[in-house]
This record gives sequence, structure tokens and C-alpha cells, in this order.
Amino acid sequence: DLHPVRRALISVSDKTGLLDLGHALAARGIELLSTGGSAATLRAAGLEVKDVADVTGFPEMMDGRVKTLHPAVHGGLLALRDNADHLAAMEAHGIGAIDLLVVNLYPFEETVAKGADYETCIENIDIGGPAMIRAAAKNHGFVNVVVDVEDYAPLLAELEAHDGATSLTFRQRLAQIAYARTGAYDAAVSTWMAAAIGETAPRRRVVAGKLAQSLRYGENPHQSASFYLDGSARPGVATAQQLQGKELSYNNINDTDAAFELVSEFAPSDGPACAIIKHANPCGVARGTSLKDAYARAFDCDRTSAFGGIIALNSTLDAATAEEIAQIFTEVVIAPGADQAARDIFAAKKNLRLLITPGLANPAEAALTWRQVSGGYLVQDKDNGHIGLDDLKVVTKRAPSEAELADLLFAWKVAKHVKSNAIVYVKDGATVGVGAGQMSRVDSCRIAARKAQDMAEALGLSTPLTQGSVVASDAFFPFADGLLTAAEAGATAVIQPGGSMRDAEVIAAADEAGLAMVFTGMRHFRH
Ligand code: 93A
Repeated sequence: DLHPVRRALISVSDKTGLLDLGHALAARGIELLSTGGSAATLRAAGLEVKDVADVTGFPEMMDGRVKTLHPAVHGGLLALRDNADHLAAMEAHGIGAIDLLVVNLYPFEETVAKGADYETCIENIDIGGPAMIRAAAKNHGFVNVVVDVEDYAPLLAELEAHDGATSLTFRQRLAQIAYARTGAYDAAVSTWMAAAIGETAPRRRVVAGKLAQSLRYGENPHQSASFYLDGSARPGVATAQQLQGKELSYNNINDTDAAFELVSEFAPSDGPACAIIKHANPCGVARGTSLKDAYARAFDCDRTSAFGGIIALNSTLDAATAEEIAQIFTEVVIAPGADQAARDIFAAKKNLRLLITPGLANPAEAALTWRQVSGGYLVQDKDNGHIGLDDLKVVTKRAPSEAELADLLFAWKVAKHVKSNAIVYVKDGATVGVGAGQMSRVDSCRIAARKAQDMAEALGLSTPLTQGSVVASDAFFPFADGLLTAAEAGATAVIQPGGSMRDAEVIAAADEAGLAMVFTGMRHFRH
């Protein structure tokens, strides 16, 4: 099943590596056909190239919309080389076989990412490219199709290994990648179009991805797993640069994402902030007078859980903070920068993974989230909801003090990133108790308070850190019991969405306990 490559058609928008490829193919005696811009580039480098227009007998026309859409091209790609009828048709119509297709498509995704207008996006939908790619991929019994610049080197290695031919398995692998590319391309067009025409529930949707990493295993060692990029340039774990440490695992990636999304809620202009994550839930989040202080305060929320955690920082990692972090075992640190002294300190910690992002994520950005269920997907807008001071409605006799208000908003931001039922106690810009993922809200209130009590004992404090704290609840209190648990733990103010049938009862209980309470009118379930 080795098949020699004698004739190649090259049509690429991204000219990266084009000349090296052209030279290498020409050196093998492979005849080159090419479209306008690609041909000009190859020719300028002294390569002999035949214009596709000469092969089709038609000029490229309609602003390039029609250049390769012709039987002389598609017949050359699709003809079965071992079929007498196909060979006769080629002969009768003067069609030459094409054994290698190198195409990369009009940069539709990049054009959308740049925020181009509707017409420009439409003009960047490639038609002839995908048509050729799909044809060549179908005929992989004989034809090679390369759609990624990163496959140029493997192609040349394959040709070298087989004296100018390629194997069927090689061509099959290329074909599989080719169909993923055309699929992803049309997925990008369709996704863009849904947004462009304001269609929130299009009748059909597609997802696409590009392999970033084959993972050693999934959530558990008996599960295989891989990590795919969706093509967006969003700062985060997918686009971060890993400076050191072992490969990220499935759970690392999931937790690092949770950590970074959370810390990105805190603008660096409001001061340094740190989030420590375990099992996708925060076990400590804090602002500080310095980054080191923010880390130390986050750590003090739950020192036990922080061990082996994932740390996200909202500003450049400095030496003092790195030194502090290096005191215990941490899986991953992600930050929008790390200065040289900090990098030097971490360099001694071989297992610690350090990820650097090009800035913070934008928590207000519109995006979609996907969740797989058996037989389908749930698609929704990303929770980019934001609450400001003006959105709060004071519902108790006592209004929160200014200090309480600042902590309430802080607690609310954290609660958004805690699995429901979420309860977050905060004091002076640091979490002091987090209750996550319980099936009843009152249990989350109790667990968070008990953890704070445990920490107080560990730190040798006479009163638990929840004393004089504020508390956030990601959804309304259905009964007064959770709120009363928080009051017992020493909370003085409450933030919650409101909207329960028993709001009046809950407000009365808050007044009775001397609590100040505000309603947000917005819920932050996270499951
Ligand atoms: O406008 S098209 O959809 N019509 C075509 O017939 C066609 N054939 C190739 N775009 C077409 N292409 C694309 O042109 C290729 O996919 C490639 O991205 C680009 C290369 O053009 P040039 O060689 O002129 O730079």
C-alpha cells in the first residue's frame, strides 16, 4: 500500500514553512501546482510551479471565490488509481492525478477573533479549500492531504522513509485529521453565525477541538483522557505557558481552571489576591497588602486542605510569595507572570508546576459552557453575572457597615465559584470558612463553621475566625435554619439572592439575630 507522490497541489493562506516544503518536494522531483498567492511565493523563491489556472483552463475569478472548483482539480484528487473507468475518464478529459494536497484554509477563526464585521467574516469562509481537503481525504487510498503546518515535517520524513512514497496508515492518519479540520472549520462558521444573528438555541450545534495533550489518564487511572483546545485565545490553563514541573494531569487542568477563573474575579487594581483550590472548590481565597500576605491569608482559611492544592494569583509572582508557597507541597501555581527571583526559587521544586498566562481571564466575557449528559449536551452561557453595590437591596432593619459591605461582595464573588450548595464566610477580605457541594444548605453552613472552628484551634485562637465575619449563600435560604447557623458561628451580615417563599421568615430571623442582610436578586448555582 505504498503509493508514490509525483504531483502536489499547494494552496495555503498561512505561508509558514511553505518555502522549505516547496524546496523539499521539488528536490524529490515532485511537480508543483499552486493557486495565486501560494504560487507567487514559491516562484519568488525560484521554484518551478504550475498555476492551477493553467490546469483548469479558467482564470481565478470572482475575487478568488472560484479558483480550484473544477473537474481538472477534483478529478485529479478523486480518481481511483486502480479503476479502469476512472483512468479512462482521466485520459479522455486530460486530467492529471494529484497525489498530495497541501491546504490551509482562509483564516476564518482568526478573522472572527479579530472582531471583523459580518461581510469580512463571510468573505473568509473558504469553500474551495474544504472541498479539496474532503476529496483528497476520501481518496486517501492514494492521496495525501496535509492541512496543518505541523504536518509538513512528518510528511517529509515519511517520503524520506519510503523513497518518495507514503504508506496507507500514514495517509489514513492525515485523512482523519483533515476531516476534523473541515469539521472544526464549519463548526466555527456555524457557531459564529449563531452569535452573529442572535440565535441562542440554534437547531444544530457542533463542538470541535484541537489536541493539546494526550493525558496519562483521566479523573481516575483506569480512564483514558486527552485535552483539547477550542481555538479561542482566552487566558487560562489551556493557553498558559508551563515553565516547569511534571505534565499536568486531568484533575490538575480542571482544578487550575477553577483557580484561575476565581482569582480573575479580583482585578489587580484592587490589590493582590490569591485563590487556593482543592477538588475544584476554593479552600482559601484572600486579598492582601502584598501577594505574600494574600497567599498567607488564603492559606490560613484551611491549612489542612491547602496541602497539595492549586494556587492562582492575580498578579506577578514575586520572590517573597514564592518562598512562602514553597514551604508546603503544592501541585500547580498559575499567575499572569513570575519574576526571575521567584522562578529561581521554584526551580528547586522540581514537582511544582508553574504556569504563566498572558493576563487574567475576563469574568464578564460572554462564552458558552458545555456539559455532557448521556445522549446529549447541555449548553449554556457562562456564568458571567456580576453584582455591584448598586444592585444590593438591604432587607433587614440594620444595614451593613461599609466594612461588611466590602466583605459581602468579596464573599459573593467567591461563592460563585463554589459548588452548590455554597456557603462562604469572609472576614477582612479573606475567606474563613467554605462549605461546598452539600445537598442541604444548612449542612454547608455547619461544615464551613466547623472548619473555621478547627482552624482556630489549629492556629491557637480563642475564638473561631467566623466571629465577626459575613456570609454569602449562592442561592436563597429556603428556611431560617442555615442563616441561624451562620449567626451562631458569629456572622454579622449576610448576602444571598432572596426569592424564597419564606423570605419574610428568614428576614425576621435575621432581624431577631441582629444581622444585616442584603439581597442580590441573582443566583450563582454551580454544579
Ligand atoms: O474562495 S475559495 O473558497 N475558492 C476556491 O476555489 C479556493 N481554492 C483554494 N478559496 C479557495 N482556496 C483557498 O485559497 C485555499 O484553501 C487557501 O486558503 C487559499 C490560498 O490562496 P492563495 O494561494 O491565492 O494565497
